Amino acid sequence: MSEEKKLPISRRALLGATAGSAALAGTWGGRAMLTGGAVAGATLATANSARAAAGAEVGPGQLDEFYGFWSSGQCGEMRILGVPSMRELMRVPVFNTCSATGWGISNESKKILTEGLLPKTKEYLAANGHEFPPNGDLHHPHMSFTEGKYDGRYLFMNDKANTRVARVRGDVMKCDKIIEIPNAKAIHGLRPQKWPRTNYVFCNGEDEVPMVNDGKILDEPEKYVNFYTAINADEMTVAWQVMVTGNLDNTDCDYEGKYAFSTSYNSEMGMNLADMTEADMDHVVVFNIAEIEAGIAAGDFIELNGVKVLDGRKGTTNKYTRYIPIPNNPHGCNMAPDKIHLCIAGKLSPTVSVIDVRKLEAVFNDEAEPRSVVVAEPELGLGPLHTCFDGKGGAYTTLFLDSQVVKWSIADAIKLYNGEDVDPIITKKDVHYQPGHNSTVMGETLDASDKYYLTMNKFSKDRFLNVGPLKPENEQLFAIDGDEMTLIHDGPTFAEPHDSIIVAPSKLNPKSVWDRNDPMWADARAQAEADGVDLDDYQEEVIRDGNKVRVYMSSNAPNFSLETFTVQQGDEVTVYVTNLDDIDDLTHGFTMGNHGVAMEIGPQATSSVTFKATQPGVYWYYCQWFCHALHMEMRGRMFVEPKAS
Ligand code: CUK
Ligand code: CUA
Ligand code: CA
Repeated sequence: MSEEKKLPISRRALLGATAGSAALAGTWGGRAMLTGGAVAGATLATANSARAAAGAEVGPGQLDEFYGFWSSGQCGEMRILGVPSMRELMRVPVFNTCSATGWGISNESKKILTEGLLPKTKEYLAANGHEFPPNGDLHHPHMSFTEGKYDGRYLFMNDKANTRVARVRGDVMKCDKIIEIPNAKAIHGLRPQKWPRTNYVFCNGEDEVPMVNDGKILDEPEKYVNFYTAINADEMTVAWQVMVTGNLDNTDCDYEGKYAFSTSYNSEMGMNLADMTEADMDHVVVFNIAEIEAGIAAGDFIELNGVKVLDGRKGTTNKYTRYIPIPNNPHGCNMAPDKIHLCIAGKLSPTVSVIDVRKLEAVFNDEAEPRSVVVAEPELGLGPLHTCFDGKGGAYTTLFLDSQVVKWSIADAIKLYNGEDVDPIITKKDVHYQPGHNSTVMGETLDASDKYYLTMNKFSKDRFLNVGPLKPENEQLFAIDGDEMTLIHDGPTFAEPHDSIIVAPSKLNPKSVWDRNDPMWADARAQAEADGVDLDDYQEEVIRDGNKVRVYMSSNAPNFSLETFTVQQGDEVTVYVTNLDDIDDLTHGFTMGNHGVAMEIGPQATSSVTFKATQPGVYWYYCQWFCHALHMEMRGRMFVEPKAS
């Protein structure tokens, strides 16, 4: 056991004591080490009073000022929170399966989860007993843009685990498309095009693989490549890819529709940690959108697994890419809302490299050296990971190793780079502990504001009641509209939000009741029409089609239209439930007992599920969404008759 562990004083008590002495000594300086204790000692009570003082209180029954869209990392879902209360409002299943909503169980969701998979993947999954990947790793949720501002149409997000990109509809907050990206491996960075609108969603593979990945090449790094991908956002198809040198981590794009950017921590093309951290400089790859589109039009591509792929590798003469040297294993890639400055967090370098995107044209014209676009490189602290912006020239960078956020001035950083004697650092705050992503209100858009700052911390350590070896993550919200950054929320989250965006409700207008004609259940509608069933009216139809049985029922609280239906042992049964209730918040569910079958049916929605009835007997189905005083009674029986022998 280590010395530290034998100490009778807990880390928490120690921090509390530091807070006391720090307060006594009056050391509240932004950069003083002692502020660590001061903030760590902040109790719920002080966070609450700070919240009141910052005018950020959200009383019972009151609505939040902002929506927050959260990734959930390896949970695979997207979450919706209220900001500043940080109340969790909804979970939107995407790359995961969901017992409540039937995501991954209903036919409608299974179609979305399977239709965009590549044939090889389907083969692999089938061999392992899956129809679609049972997991996902969702890092980056971002909203669609029109002219540099959120437009509420869609949210896009990546799955690093299975190389997928998904889209969630802003009108109903349900996922409607998932595609697997060919050629690339481990889609990580993702951003929608900002200008003129989100025609493309840019995303990059993190893991490089041999160009021909057929099991014959392992340790020949020169044969490894990586791919930058542009997705057609309206169609959710791959528009083009660019082959690059080095791996790709995070991505962003400018406010003019000219460039996209990706950081690379492995410009070395190393295959292990030592190799990947060998060089002092890695790079940011800059993609020239107009040149790439011209290259496609001119036929300057190869076709790889059905995708038009341009060659933008380092060392080739091409108009598509430029490589800007950046220290050292850089991570975050964040375009400032001043439309000019791109901030690259150095990670192993204590710096953030600031690129002036107006200077890129000269680099593409080979009139200037790549590094000439760097206009500042302030030393901010240890382990800079991500930067967000307040729309007033302030930047906030998370310092993973220092467990701090540093607020700094882009303008002063440029002055310092030009030899003036200024300190770009405005303040530093301790956060608990080891922050990754951060966000401000609409900070990645032209509506960026200095209202709230969120830091998403990777460790909570001793900050909450001990729940066992697996601890929650911790998130902290600061009010930043005053002179100080004031902590107003400190609370746990489950694995493992990476990124988030904070959005004004004026940008969105979700429906409370589905349109009866929603495309989500177009297949069910087509099948019902073929079966002569009117899905918009009361239904109690059982249609036999060989050994397939289609059961159509409607729901009206607290009744299913069918109290019972009969099938034969061995039948493949599809149950279609249409919720004819059209009242806000009147969702029904359908669970078939002992069959692993459950699904949500929202007001005016149709959902369907297919299963095999293999065991004779009586099986109760019930509504699993509490909908009425007689919700428990909202049930019925499936009767499975033994196969006639
Ligand atoms: S990455 Cu997680 S902290 Cu996937 Cu955006 Cu930087
Ligand atoms: Cu319908 Cu519960
Ligand atoms: Ca490196």
